[in-house]
Amino acid sequence: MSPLKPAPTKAGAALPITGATVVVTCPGRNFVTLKITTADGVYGLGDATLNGREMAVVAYLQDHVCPLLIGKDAHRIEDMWQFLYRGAYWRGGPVGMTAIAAVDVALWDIKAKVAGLPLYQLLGGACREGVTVYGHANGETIADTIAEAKRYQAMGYKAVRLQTGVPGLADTYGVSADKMFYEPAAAGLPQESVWSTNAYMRVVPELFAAAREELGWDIELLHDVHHRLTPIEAGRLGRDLEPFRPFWLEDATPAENQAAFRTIRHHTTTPLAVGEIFSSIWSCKQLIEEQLIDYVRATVVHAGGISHLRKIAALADLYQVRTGCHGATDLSPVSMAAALHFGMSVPNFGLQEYMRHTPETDAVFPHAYSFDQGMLHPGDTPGLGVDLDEDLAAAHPYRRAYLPVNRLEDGTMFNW
Ligand code: GCO
Ligand code: MG
Repeated sequence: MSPLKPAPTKAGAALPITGATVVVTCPGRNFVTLKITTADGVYGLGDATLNGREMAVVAYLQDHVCPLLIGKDAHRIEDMWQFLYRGAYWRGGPVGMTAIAAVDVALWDIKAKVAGLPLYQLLGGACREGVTVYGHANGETIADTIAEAKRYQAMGYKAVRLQTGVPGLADTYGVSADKMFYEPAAAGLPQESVWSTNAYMRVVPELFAAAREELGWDIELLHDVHHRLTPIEAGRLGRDLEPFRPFWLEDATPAENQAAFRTIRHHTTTPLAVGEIFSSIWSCKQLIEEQLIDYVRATVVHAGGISHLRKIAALADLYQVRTGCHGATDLSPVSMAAALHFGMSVPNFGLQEYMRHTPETDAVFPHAYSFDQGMLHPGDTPGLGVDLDEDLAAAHPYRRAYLPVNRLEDGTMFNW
């Protein structure tokens, strides 16, 4: 362990970066971690995992970013962000922004360790007792899905995402054999799925009707469309779900065209969430300013780190849009911890996704955060409160894996 609080030399003195290394590990799925070390021996961690395209970020960091870090002052987080963003000339994009995020989070980790404080204290302190999370209930049938949701209720969850198999389709997004530790990327070439909007549009309202019958009204219910509908179809699904009061409908339509959400908004009062694949504030500026969404799902690791995500949250707060950060298992425990410190400290926190990591992953990334009664708390360890066991990480080497792809019944390539 590095010393948490070195004797300060002089207030405002520089803390030179002496090392920056990238660790790739696959304790069941691939994770990329940046470790930045300083002259005082304090180190920080940043997640750099881009599911299915991991090695592109590894190369971006190793070939283009790490050499720039050595000798720089670890305390100058915003200046470093601007240097990496503006200094690349090529702005934005998932690979570059994930790499910048890793540097940003590692530097925040270092600053908080040096201060001897859990990171949320440096971000303005706690705005709440903990970060309310939602879990993933899924099953092949409606009955299976509701049985899973009951398990989550029994564990104390206050919010659950419901995904069910679509009759007639061989497999459906969000439905997995391994309930607690779902990971869609698989080794080998991408698995191909077949999609029918017609069949899907019928089963989801049935699922929600049955869920309200059996689970009652005290639990928040969510659903992820995973980019599968057109705006007018999404408007219809949102309207069909209104009687069951979903907490949100996620990724109802692809969001490259932000204005497309006007159509959905026009037809339904079901709250809308979007943004797990957004790389920056520019992906959601119009969505927020026109109040076309209710929850922005941009996350620390893919949207430029804590520094940039705080700017997105600040813009969203002006328009009563709340946060709903992505928290699937392809975000490592380093990202989960960063999301929790962020979620503790922003005024407009909404809800945090929480898919549990496997025991193998938790062993590689020992962490201070913990779950209790539907909330996660980041813990009070200085910094992010996450470590990396490098020996254990080395015992789980990288394995190439791809997310599935999706085609319509006539073979047309579609959105997964
Ligand atoms: C979610 C997401 C995930 C993604 C996965 C892709 O809402 O959690 O949609 O299930 O599919 O993160 O890497
Ligand atoms: Mg999603």
